[in-house]
Amino acid sequence: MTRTHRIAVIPGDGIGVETVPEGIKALDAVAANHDFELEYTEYDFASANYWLKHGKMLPDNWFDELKGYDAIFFGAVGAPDVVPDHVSLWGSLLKFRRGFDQYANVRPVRLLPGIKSPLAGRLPGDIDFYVVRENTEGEYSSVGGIMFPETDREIVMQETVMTRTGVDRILKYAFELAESRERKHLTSATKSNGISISMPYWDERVKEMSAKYPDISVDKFHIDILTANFVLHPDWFDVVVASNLFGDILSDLGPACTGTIGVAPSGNINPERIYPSLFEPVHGSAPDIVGKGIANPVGQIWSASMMLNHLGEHAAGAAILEGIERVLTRGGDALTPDLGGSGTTISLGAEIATEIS
Ligand code: GGG
Repeated sequence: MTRTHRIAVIPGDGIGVETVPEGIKALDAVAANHDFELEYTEYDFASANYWLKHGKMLPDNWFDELKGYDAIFFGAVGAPDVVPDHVSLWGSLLKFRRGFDQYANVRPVRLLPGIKSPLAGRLPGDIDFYVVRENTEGEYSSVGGIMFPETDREIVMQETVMTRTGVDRILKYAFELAESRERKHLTSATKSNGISISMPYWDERVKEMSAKYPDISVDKFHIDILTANFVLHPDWFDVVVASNLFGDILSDLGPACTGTIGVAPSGNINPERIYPSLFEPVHGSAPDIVGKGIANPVGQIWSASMMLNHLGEHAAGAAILEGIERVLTRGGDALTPDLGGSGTTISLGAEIATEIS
């Protein structure tokens, strides 16, 4: 019997509206060759347009509406001319991550064939690691406040929140990912010399967790030198585990070292599978290129591949990634301008879909 996966599709804002259809094209192309069907339901919320109509980013029943899907396929959020960025992000994506306990934000960083890294002399095998970002607490806590606003006594405070449950579960996820990989190496991003309470706690939890995984080699770097080492020695890394803010920064920097952030995918994973996981490109809504038709669809399409892997459709997930790699290796004008070509979002998406059909 054919398997059916029910997918909630949320294009969101900006180039998300342009890249999501290319992800769907790839999904449809690959599903046709494998024994499953995808049933999509598209939503217009989590967007500036929805905000303009309703004065909020999501309907009140968003949780009940989305909780029954097998996965959520998301584009991007952010339209700073319409809604302040912190309002749009906290009103949509961060609600999904927290509400659906998608505590593991998994972001592969891989130099794909056919793409030139801005780091001199780097070849595809040299950059191949994962950033595992804590996705529900940490520096993105929203705990804090303003006292004496708009006076010269104004005081602004925002707390970092680390719970033992929250830290241990992301570390466990990262150690298990490292265990599944050949190199079995884990790097912890810290800043325990400067951030003197929460980060030493993070370090302690890493140390305690590492005792349970004796076959994993572990090191740690303060975030400042870690960013430098991403650029200088990307080959050092296998699985990098980081708090919410540090992971957010590292997972933009990593893909930038692989040529363009436009190719980077991510999964916001609820490992217990109680709730749907959400798959989205790492890039945001990119207001500077909206409507030009030049957004790179690869991050969205690779996110579709991650989604299929999560749904157990491993052969189809691999077929999408192999299709991406073949098209990038051929290179030429089909590629979008960030990759040196003169192609469009639609033409590159179509080329990949044809490749995997
Ligand atoms: N597709 C990812 C996206 O829309 N990102 C917008 C953004 O600002 N994200 C911040 C975050 O991932 O925490």
